[in-house]
Amino acid sequence: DPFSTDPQRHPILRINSLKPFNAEPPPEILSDSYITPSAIFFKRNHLPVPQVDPDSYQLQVEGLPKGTLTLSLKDLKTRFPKHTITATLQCAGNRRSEMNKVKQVKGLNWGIAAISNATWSGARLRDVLIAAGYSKDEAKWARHVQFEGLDKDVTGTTYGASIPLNKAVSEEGDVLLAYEMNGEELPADHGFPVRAVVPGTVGARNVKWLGKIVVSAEESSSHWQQNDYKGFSPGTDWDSVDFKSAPAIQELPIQSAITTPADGATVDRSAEEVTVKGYAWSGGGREVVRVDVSVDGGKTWQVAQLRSGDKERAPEPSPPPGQAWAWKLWEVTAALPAEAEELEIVCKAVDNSYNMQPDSVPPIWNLRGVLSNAWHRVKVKIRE
Ligand code: MTE
Ligand code: MO
Repeated sequence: DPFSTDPQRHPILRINSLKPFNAEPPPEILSDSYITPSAIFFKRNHLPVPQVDPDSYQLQVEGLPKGTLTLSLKDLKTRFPKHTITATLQCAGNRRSEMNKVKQVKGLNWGIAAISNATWSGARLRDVLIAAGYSKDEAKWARHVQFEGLDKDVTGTTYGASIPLNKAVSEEGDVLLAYEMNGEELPADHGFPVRAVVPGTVGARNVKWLGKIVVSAEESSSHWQQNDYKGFSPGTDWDSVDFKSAPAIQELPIQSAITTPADGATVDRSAEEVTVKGYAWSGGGREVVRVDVSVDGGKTWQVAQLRSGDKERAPEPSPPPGQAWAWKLWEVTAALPAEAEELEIVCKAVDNSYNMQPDSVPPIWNLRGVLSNAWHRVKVKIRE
């Protein structure tokens, strides 16, 4: 069993698939902490977790005129400044189950918690590429940076993905070769000893157990770059789909969801009000500027209070424009409408480009169930 050496996991996680291991935390716990504890951070593995010996670990950097640069873990930690960011990772398939309810899609049936927020520390990819000989003039042909994981399937094929070169080398891109998560070495499930953290970019490009980096004219040829993680029209089916016709997902669209109350929960009429909590995030470093919440299915709206930090910690300073990598948690208290027997609670977020979420799933439905970001709706019963 290639999965027999997988690490232990926290029993509270809701398992989507055991081998490979895919799991998300209960939503109400997710919004308890601004920084998601690593043990309950969602886990998305396509393959068995590889056993990597940190002492013999080597990272290859290829494709530049100077030839291959090989770095040990110690080199990464000592030859480059350590940079720390707070960044949210979201799987392209987060909230896929809502698409499944409209019409069946192919993929893990994620709820609303295939998203988490952590602090990440490591060397900047930009610094490592410059050390390997990258310069704008010497790499005019280069367009992409490919990442190869050390996790393999039975045929020896490794996980791989790529990102645009501009994102990789920009000073504001903050792409890390991370060796720490939440102030500790990376846990096995999250890419020990080194992973790419590409803030603002879909989870799939944040390659774990990183073995190789290739600067190239082409995108990664991996299945996950070419034939997966792409968006299509609701009218495209498995007979007509042409994966070459759509770009690989990189930045993700605006997203928000209600973590509490849960769908199907009950509130007492005597409480007179209900407190609604959730998260909101946008891709590409765009900052969430507002979350609107309705308890009557979208007829009337209230503005939620946003926060970037835990109550017991100082809030994180507001990021420079274009570098809002982390989510915001939000909360609002609404009066229970008189006479209603049931509430339909709805949330929708707005980012600083005034991107907003679509109001329903059917117009954004796609056969892989990715990019599921419609207004989130939960129904709650009122007990008299
Ligand atoms: N990297 C490797 N090497 N193997 C993988 O299976 N899964 C990707 C990405 N990086 C994956 C990977 C996907 S699809 C996502 S959403 C994120 O890792 C999940 O990161 P996490 O498990 O740390 O939450
Ligand atoms: Mo993912």
